[in-house]
Amino acid sequence: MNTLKLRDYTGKALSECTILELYNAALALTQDACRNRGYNSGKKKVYYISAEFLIGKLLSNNLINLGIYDDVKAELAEAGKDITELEEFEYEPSLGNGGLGRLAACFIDSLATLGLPADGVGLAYHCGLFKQSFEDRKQHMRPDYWRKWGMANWMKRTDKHYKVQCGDLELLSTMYEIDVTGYGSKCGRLRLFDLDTVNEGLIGSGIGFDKKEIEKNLTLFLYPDDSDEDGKLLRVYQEYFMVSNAAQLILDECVERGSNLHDLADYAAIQINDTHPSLVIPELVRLLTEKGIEEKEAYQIVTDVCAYTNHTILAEALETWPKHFFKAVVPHLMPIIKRMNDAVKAKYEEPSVQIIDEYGNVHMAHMDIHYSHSVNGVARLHTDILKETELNNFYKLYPEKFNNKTNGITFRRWVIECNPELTELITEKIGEGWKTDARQLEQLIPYAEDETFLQCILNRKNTKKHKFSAWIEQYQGDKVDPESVYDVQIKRLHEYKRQQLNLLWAIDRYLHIKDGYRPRRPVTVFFGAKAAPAYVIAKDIIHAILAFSSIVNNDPEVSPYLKVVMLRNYNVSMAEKLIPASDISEQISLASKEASGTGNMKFMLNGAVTLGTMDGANVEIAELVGEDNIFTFGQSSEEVIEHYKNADYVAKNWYKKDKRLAAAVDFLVSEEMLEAGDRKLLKQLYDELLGKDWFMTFPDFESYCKTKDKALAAYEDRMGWAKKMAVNIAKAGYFSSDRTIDQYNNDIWHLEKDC
Ligand code: F58
Repeated sequence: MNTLKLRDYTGKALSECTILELYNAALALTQDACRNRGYNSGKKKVYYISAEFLIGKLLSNNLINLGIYDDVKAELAEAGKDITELEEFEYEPSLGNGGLGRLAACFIDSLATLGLPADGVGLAYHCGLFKQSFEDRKQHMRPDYWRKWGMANWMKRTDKHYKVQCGDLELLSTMYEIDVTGYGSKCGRLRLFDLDTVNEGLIGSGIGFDKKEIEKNLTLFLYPDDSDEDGKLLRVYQEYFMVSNAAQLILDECVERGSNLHDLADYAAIQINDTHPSLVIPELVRLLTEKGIEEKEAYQIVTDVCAYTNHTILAEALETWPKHFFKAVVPHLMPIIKRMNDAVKAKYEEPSVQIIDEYGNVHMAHMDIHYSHSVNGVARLHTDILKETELNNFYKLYPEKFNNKTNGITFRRWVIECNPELTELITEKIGEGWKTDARQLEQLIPYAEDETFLQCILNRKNTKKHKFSAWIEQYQGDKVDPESVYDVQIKRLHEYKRQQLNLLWAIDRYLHIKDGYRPRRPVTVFFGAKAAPAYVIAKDIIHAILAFSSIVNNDPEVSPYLKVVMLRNYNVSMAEKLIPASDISEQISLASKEASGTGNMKFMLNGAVTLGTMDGANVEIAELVGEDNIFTFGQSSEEVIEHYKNADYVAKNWYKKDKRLAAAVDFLVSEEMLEAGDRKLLKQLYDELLGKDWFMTFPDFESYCKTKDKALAAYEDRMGWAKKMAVNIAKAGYFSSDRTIDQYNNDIWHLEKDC
């Protein structure tokens, strides 16, 4: 029973409160409700260390998880206030770049929900991922200072402080906590570390700042632009600061729970989320030996405690740091890393598995693999590629360490919260059980033959499309026809994700329409993406999309049939609005390159149909829904891997033999485009595609166009399409992060549930 009332937190009638007062009252109420529930506890606890937790807005999610959303909504309504006003007022903490950070956020939700004692451990950045705007059709970046309008109140300052020594620099941390509510369960915590000396005054209007003054800027920005030497160094400071705090916290807590440190693995499981927290390994060795444990034994303890998750096979994304960086930031760890490397060398001569290579670079993933007991990929195909190709030399040494944990998403945020219309429809048919046991969604399968149900699905999708259309017009002035097909690609901008392929399709369609082709139904192509500040080609792709969209959207001959919308400042909150309104989910990465993808899962859960390559988790989606309910195209991962191995791909050859492709590519530097955009940037992109096209868009162009046409034609059979939607929703249960976390627990952590 919820006895907490908003009114008790305001000191005056709700009708007289400002929005900020109401927001703060709701926030305080949430925190009390959480305290009343209590926190999951037990002998052994998992510490999920991550440089990113892309948590998104917190209020509604917390109210839903605590089961008091309707009460608060009703109380507000009685006072003439609308809860959506509070939801819109809330400022999103964007403490992550993309999938990796969002996964960590889904995981802490599931950990709490499943009753597992767990902390997320990371950094309390003052600014999240930059705020994106478009000026002159180019990406502009401003700092995203998120701790405003009551948002900072989510973070409770604690009296925990740790000393962190970086060379001559002694830093003193402060730990903050954010409650993580589970759905109908006890709570968990996100523990974020900060430095009191950080100076927000250093934040100007741009995202540049003096990276040398570590005490003043250590936690100012999430992953600052590291294209220069100082930026890279700052990143190492951040990583070490994060893990030194984590290691000290873990040891303190485990001793408090009764550990004698020799038995640390009975008290703690540490999940290393990509290589950013990898220094926790030598840091723990250092702390354990300081407390009297022999270094050899410390290696074993750490190996038993730590587990590593890999999120990419892209070589450039696998962190390696030159030795001199570590000598500057963590000189006291260098001898330990060196001895750990010597221990590896003594056993294995193979150069590719050493922690420190012949040039003195430290390979973080290598350290993780040697000194963790588990190494996992994030989708079946990805794990297979790690085993067979990228990390094959390690797999041969430690086959028992390798395992797969296909990613998942929390259904609380990604359907219950963001799509109450669909949630209601599902619940009407199959009851409430699916909300905690997602596999029950399969009970919807018989309804895929039920025309009344299918019509309901279409109607609810339509409602969402209308809502999004109204919202986007108000947000950025784009007029979108809700009757058009919503074809959506929202994710970080990266060449391997191939937004450029989608753009080439749109150009191709534009050229056809100019030639007199009149499609039966309009298509709106939505892009939402931020490009890393130093990633030139990614920014060029954004520029090309913006220039092209201005041509298409302003051409009265074309715009009734085709629109291109580049969403400004794409973030979690926007995804929550757009995914429920989407028809086609674009998952078109070059096969073998997308480790998993998690957007693909959110779309299917909301009844969008995937148009994708056989990459990442798309492979598992295809297997679950069957070939009638997904549109796949393109080279297979085996073919792609073979091409890379043989270095035999020549973009120009494809350009020469495919006229349709050539016309689309040439259009990038056509008169129209050069008038709408910047010659240098467009030419740069054109040259990159023709001269290199490293992620092989050209060979997949034809099959992409054909398959997309097939999908658009299938869309016209409304009942047939609704059936595909129903099957996708019904089969989405496997992709609940509750399932993923259960598997991590059963195979890696072995915690007891507190429920
Ligand atoms: C993503 N990685 C993978 N990295 O690309 C995606 O396939 C997978 O689904 C997801 O992890 C979760 O496993 C990812 O998002 C980053 O954002 C990097 C963080 C550090 C800076 C460079 C990007």
